[in-house]
Amino acid sequence: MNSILGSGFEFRLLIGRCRDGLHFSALLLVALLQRSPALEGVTRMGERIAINRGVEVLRSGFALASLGAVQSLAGATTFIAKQGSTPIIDATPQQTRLRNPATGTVGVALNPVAFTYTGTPSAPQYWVITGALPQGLTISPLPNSGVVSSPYPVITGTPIESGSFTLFAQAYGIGGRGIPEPIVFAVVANVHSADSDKNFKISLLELTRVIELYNTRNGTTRTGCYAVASTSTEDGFYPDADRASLATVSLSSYHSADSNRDGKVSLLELTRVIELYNTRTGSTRTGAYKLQTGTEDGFAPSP
Ligand SMILES: [Ca+2]
Ligand SMILES: [Ca+2]
Repeated sequence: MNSILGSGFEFRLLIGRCRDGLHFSALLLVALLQRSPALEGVTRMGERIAINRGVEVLRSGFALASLGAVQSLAGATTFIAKQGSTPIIDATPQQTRLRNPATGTVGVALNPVAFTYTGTPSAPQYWVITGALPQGLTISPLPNSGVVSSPYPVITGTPIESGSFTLFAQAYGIGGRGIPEPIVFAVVANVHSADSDKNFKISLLELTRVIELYNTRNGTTRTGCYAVASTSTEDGFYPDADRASLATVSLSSYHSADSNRDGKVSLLELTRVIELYNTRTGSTRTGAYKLQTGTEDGFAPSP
């Protein structure tokens, strides 16, 4: 604690120089805010000092300054989290109006999650972050020893593991500190684009859909061109008969079969899906596959 806060000696000096409890309280608050993260430890120290010195004003100052006290008095302090433009958390100490998990998919860029407080006397100065984030996600600005120096942190990245993860974000500011607010990240495993029913098996029907994309023609020329569907389709794509084979394209997402991400399903790419379709357990074709890093498409047969 000393390395962060400075020595107790300095605080004693500070106390010694301050006869007026109110001034002392303000001075110490300034000192705390400059010194940062372990404000809880500081509060304890402040209380100890206050008790030792009989400066009761200081202790009550801390109690009133804490976000908890402000919350209970005003009821306006609200923890807000959004994923993209969609609110996922909207909670006051009195009422949780909304608390949904942030959602993501392995291998797919996360729709960014931003969080902050509203209704506080001033914006949070920094956040102490604990708990867990899925691998592949990061907080911006990057935490320094678990401390994020921004009122409005944002979480971005591409998760590379599935599961449920809970991060706790505790705000500190001029008004005091909040409670550690949980933000849950629910990351689902990625499935192959061909696997429409998401059962980690490529069925014959699902394979024929990839063959359909492979067979896309522009005039009489087979191109294998596909595009992202704006209406609901079984796999989120559709055969793009308008695009010529040589035309380059940038899609907002690519079919898993399209391992070179050129917006076209080639014969080689089709045969890879057929390989997954042909996965066998003993003599029985199952079409089972699994996630596998380092392969052409991020998947592998799972016999
Ligand atoms: Ca399937
Ligand atoms: Ca391709």
